[in-house]
Amino acid sequence: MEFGPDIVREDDFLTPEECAQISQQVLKLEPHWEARLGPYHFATLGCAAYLDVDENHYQEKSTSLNPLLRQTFGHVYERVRLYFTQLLQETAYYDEAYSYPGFHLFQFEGHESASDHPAERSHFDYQFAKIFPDFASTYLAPPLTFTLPIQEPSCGSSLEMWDLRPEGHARINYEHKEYARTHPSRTVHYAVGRIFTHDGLNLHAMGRIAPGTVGRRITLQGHAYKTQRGWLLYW
Ligand SMILES: O=C(O)CCC(=O)C(=O)O
Repeated sequence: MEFGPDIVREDDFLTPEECAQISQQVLKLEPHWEARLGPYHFATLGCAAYLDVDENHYQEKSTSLNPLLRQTFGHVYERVRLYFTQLLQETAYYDEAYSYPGFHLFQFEGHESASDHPAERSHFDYQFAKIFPDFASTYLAPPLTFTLPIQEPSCGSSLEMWDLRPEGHARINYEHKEYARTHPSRTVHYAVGRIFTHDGLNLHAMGRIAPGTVGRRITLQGHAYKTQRGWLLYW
């Protein structure tokens, strides 16, 4: 399976019942959530390279959270592993030195305003470069990002994607938010229980939150990075 500009692969993955059960498990683990900077009561369950690596906490947090995540969501991780093994036609695996995929958590309370602009949170998934600092010499394939919606708020959930790649990013002096504000985007509509994978190298963002939205948005998030051994799954 090739990934590249603008390609989002999507497949059915979990049933609504399985998603409801995972939501319950995530809610039970609230004492382990970590509040993060950002609107909508943003929190994570798990250690995320893009949030934790600069603080030098990645290793320590992964080591402390992986056993809990594995114990609770081991069946989901195994399904994810088998899915990517089949999709990529090579073994996918976890490594305890890296964080297991984790959860993005948002809570909307009905006072979301028309001022929600995905452009303001647009980004590229460059974090693989921090997790694998020798990537330039060991690079085998583009990295991958996946999102598996587990629970949606009242407005549904989506991914916003712009036609801008890293080459263009340099050309616009890394002013990607201005680019996102002034250029059209496309919306990839999510569905609970479906898995969405792309290379993270198109400018993208969590999709728009409509005014008046209520409820939780819970997604399982992770990445795949190709190594000599296969595809390493991590977050
Ligand atoms: O939550 C989403 O829909 C997208 C998440 C995202 O942009 C990311 O993890 O890089």
